[in-house]
Amino acid sequence: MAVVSRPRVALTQRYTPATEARARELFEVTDNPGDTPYDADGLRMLLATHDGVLCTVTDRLTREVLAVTPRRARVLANCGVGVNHIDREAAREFGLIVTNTPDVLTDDTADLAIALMLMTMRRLGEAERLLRSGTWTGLRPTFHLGQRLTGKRLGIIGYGRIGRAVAQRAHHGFGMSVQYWSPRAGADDGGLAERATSVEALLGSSDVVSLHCPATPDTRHLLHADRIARMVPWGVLINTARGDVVDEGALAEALHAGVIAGAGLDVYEREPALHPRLVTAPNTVLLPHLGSATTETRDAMGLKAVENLRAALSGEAPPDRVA
Ligand code: 8YV
Repeated sequence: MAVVSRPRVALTQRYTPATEARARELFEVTDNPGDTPYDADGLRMLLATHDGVLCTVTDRLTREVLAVTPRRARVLANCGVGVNHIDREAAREFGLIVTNTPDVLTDDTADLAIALMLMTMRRLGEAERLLRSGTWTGLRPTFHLGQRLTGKRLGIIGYGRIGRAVAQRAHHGFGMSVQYWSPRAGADDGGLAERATSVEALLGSSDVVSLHCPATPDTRHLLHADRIARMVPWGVLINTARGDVVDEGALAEALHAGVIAGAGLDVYEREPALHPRLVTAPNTVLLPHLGSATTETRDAMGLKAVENLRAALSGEAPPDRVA
């Protein structure tokens, strides 16, 4: 009996046990037991020797990397919804299928945006650090006052799946009024949010601004120094989208100068490096890119990516093709 060889698939990092187990059921798997991201040469080697690659945001799949010859890979299945780390134009040119994992991470990312809003408005990061430092001397009526979140005005930039999920939580959970800005009118949200006339108009009339747009050449440094200065002085900025959407240096200076009241960030321009002025900025809550980091969601993302690989490698249309 002829032995049918299974597709060879490389996993660029450790994925959840459920993800890796499902991948092993379907493919000959090369895993990455050290869990250290591959550099450009490592990624080229994977593309040269595997039919598919299960990758993620830390894998810089540039034109130069994708151009490797000879190239065996036919599909890049990204574990994550954002694909700004993959040169999709080059992938199309080289006949490489690219897929992502939409929907399954919407709730967790929206939850984290709300957590950052609460942490920043109520200054909870600072409060916890203070308590652990052993310097708390007990409640005082004027001690560590923050701002109320309930009832405030939220401005959402980028009104796709995650933006709408944040709007729902903010409105139904915290009685917030919501406006959004997006280049296109958002899909019908049942009248939840009104569309601002411009980014500037939104910035000048929101107590909290939350970013939910993809990183593209058009959104790079969308929030630059002049736009940050349009925010109200008590305003806070939340970013669970991508670091490049904000000019991080300008944001750090605005925080130090008191141009705005705080920032809650989950993503950075040069991850995992942090801008040194952000680390010392007042009322800044910094999280290490945790938007989708729950067991439930990382399992769902991994299984979705594996399903995309399976479909693409068996000649079917993968459900989540983005290039
Ligand atoms: C992480 C994200 O990339 O989906 C995205 O675009 O930024 C996050 O979900 C992903 O979790 C890394 O595996």
